[in-house]
Amino acid sequence: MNDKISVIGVPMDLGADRRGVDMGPSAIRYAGIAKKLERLGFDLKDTGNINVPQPEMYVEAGKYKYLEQVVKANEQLAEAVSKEIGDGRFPLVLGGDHSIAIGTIAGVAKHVQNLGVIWFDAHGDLNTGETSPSGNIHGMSLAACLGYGHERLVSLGGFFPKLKPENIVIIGARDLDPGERALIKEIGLNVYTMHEIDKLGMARVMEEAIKQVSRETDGVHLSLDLDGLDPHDAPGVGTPVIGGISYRESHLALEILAEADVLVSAEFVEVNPILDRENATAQVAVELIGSAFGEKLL
Ligand code: HAR
Ligand code: MN
Ligand code: MN
Ligand code: MN
Repeated sequence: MNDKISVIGVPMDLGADRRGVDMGPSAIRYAGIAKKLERLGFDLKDTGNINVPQPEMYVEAGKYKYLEQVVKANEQLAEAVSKEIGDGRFPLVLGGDHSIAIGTIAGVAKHVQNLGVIWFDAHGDLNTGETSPSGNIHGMSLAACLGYGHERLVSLGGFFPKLKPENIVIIGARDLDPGERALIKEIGLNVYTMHEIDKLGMARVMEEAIKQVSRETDGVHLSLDLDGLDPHDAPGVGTPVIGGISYRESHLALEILAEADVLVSAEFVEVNPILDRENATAQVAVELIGSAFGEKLL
């Protein structure tokens, strides 16, 4: 694994309904991400935050809320991610709501022809403006990377699609909208819902998932939405869904992923300090980042 990591903060909350995820990058830094990664021996650089405007500055409307502002911030993010990879560094993006995956993946896919993605989430983020129940772009980011949705989102960074369905695995899904289910079936997306995790166990799920995303790819991106975890373990998220992945299962998943040594980039999103309990969710994010970067219990 690349031993040079660049942290990029994205204080984005324009893609979600509830304010507060814009403070996620600060909360994760405060919880000790730098110390964690330096102790593991990484050469760490914090590039600061992308500029994201305040939602109060605008009137939102339509099927794609804050579209213009979300696009602009994601364009900056794509450039920042691309620059760090160009400099030979591993981009570690801190959200922010999950709409930032559009920018992160645009930046990574510029360098990695066939990109695999592990999408950890209670949700599918596979809506378009037509199917979305909310108009929130954080529920549309994976669809946009696959080429579905608003043209500005789909072609962000100047090319599309960024991903092929067979190179993606969703893990932890338990709240999918009707349009998302239809798209999953239509394009044959690999989804391990909580049902498969309960039945097969996380170790087997991860082994299968890693095989799938690295089969015909040149690198794998981890997009981890903290709401994939059970709200007992990660209460500070905007859209909690009960019955999620446990603290231990999530660590096991990332430990197995670290052993596979396939990651080229990662993002940790949807930490909402306003809804959190004494920064517990940001703390979990830092611990999970440790596991993803090879930290072991012994
Ligand atoms: N599916 C719902 C929507 O599109 C909820 C999206 C939930 N938010 C997230 N994404 N945190 O993973 O509005
Ligand atoms: Mn903000
Ligand atoms: Mn998400
Ligand atoms: Mn989610």
